[in-house]
Amino acid sequence: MNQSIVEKINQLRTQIEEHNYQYYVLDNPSVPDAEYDRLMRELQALENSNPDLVDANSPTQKVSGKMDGAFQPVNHLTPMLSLDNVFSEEDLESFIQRINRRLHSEQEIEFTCEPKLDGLAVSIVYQDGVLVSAATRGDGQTGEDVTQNVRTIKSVPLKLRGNYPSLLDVRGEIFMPKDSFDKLNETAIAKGGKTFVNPRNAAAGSLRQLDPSVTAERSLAVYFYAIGSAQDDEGKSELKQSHFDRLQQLKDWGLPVCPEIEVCMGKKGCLDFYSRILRRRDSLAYEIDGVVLKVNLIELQDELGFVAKAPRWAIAHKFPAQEEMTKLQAVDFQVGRTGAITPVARLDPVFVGGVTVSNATLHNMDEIDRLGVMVGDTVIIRRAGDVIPQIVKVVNERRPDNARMVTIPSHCPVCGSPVEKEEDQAIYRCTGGLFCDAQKRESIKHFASRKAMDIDGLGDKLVDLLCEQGLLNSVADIFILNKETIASLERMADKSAENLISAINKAKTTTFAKFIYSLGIREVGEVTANNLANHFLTIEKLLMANHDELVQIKDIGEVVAQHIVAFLGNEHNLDVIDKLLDRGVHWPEVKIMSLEEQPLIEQTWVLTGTLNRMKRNDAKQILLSLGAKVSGSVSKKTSIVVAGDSAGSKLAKANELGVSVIDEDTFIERLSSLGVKVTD
Ligand code: 9MJ
Repeated sequence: MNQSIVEKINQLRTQIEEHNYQYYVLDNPSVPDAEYDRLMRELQALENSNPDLVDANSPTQKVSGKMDGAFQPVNHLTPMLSLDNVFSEEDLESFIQRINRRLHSEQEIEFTCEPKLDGLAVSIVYQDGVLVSAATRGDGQTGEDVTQNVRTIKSVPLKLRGNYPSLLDVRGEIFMPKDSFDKLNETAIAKGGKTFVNPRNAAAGSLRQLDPSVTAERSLAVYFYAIGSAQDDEGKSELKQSHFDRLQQLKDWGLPVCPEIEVCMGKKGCLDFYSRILRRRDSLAYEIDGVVLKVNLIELQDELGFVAKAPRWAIAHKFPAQEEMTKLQAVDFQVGRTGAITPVARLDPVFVGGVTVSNATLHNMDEIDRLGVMVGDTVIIRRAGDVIPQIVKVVNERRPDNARMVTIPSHCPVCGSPVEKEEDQAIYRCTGGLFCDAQKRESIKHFASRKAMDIDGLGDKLVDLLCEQGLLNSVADIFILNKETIASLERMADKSAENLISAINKAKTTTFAKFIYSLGIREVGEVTANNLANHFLTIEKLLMANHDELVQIKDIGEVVAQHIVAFLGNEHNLDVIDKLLDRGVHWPEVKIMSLEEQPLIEQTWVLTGTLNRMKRNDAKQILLSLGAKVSGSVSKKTSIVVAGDSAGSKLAKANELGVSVIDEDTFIERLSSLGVKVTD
């Protein structure tokens, strides 16, 4: 045997195990992924060419062997505990009082507070530091042998490090991080496969795969939170006397522990922890459904003991559920700005994710097919974080005999125009255009919105009200509203009416790009609107645009060009544009020049700080029209930096690089010398 190859293999294994420890336990990656991958490849290659040196616990051997049939039962060395739950502050208080009574003590108790991971409990046994078995909880006495699958989980070490006990049964939670869950479902949808309802089910499904290589691809993770039993023949690793210190011991042995765990004092400490973690629930990388509070001192835990299968010294303080069952009463169809018809589920109101929910989106007809949902069905709805409530599953066993299929209406529910299906897409559209009240309303809301004309105070509800009263028939009507009419509306005080009128007047001054975006042409978002504005420079030129010219413009393809031509070919739209201009909508005039005439061609300008005499975007449009490029960062290639008030790092960088800097007044003088007048 070549001794140097043995040494090299051992060295690589040790290095990789150390990197795993740094990454999964200390959460502090020590090398870039590429370097880690290189080490793994090198080890794999050496093992491939020296098969007799392969070791079952080498980092290359995470996926090994196949299950032959069912998962075998395993008796746990000591029972796996379950936890009692509390849902309120009062119940938490009773729990703590019970502990005080049992301990005959009034003293405040110290708790280890842990996020309650929403996954699957496992028990993993290490003998002489080597992973020998992994089992699910089962009924607490007997679980299922999932060793081959658990071995594939990257954060589960095959070997322990440091002074571990000779026999260790360690308990933890296997879970699927939220981003892995989203990716898994996205892939399933793309392939037309079945999706998982939540990360917990996805983790369970992944752990119960007969082929461990499938589990290996599912990105499961683990955090450990308890020692089931530990035997230490050599007396090297006496267990610590508090739960929190024992968790630190687990980390020392190479086992990952949730980094959010804290020691807190008494009821107040526990409640503060609960609130802190609840606030951060959505931003954590994994799903949790509450916090687990454990009496910290082991001596007190022993004194308290157990009732049935649950310890008296621990409790789960649960968060409001994010999933509930309810009944689908009806499916309504909503019409959006561009006519797209979206099915909306009307539900029996249900308290979920901390709010009462009575509507959920169904996205489109394909989603209805995928779920196989019918009116009258009992459904599982889910509301996680700020996400719109979703129907994730139909409870098929509860389908009533009179359940009804969901069908798309043949005519628009708002205006009665025919509904058409878009080729190759799941989207149905109302063909009524701005004749359709729904499309009209939505287009007015879009026009007034922040990124469009930015009319402060003209929100969705007010637009609905004004439309209902017949005061707005097109976006152009916004500019003939007067204070008296607005003030006569319900819940509109004189002052609010006055503010709205002044916001409308202010919004009359805009930029060409924003004006184009505001029109709500299909598929013309902010970027395309900007490209159009820079290309055409004037509304007159834009109105004359034809398909061939449009497709020459950056990022404008066949479909977008068709939408633009169709929009500008519509008499009603042209009439609205005319009225908008007649009623005072305008933007700074830009002098038109041919390419040869553009005086700033080849120059790159940077605008920074606050400009007082003009809007930053107007300045940008003017520079673009003069042929300059406008960049967001300063480099050696920058020609000129315009520094407004409170300019910061970009100004400093310009000075450092010796790039010329001018202030706003000088900038406006320069523009004027180039024939562009800026009026304050
Ligand atoms: C979870 N699910 O995160 C326990 N758990 O302790 C934590 N579960 C537990 N602890 C004893 N953090 C039994 C279960």
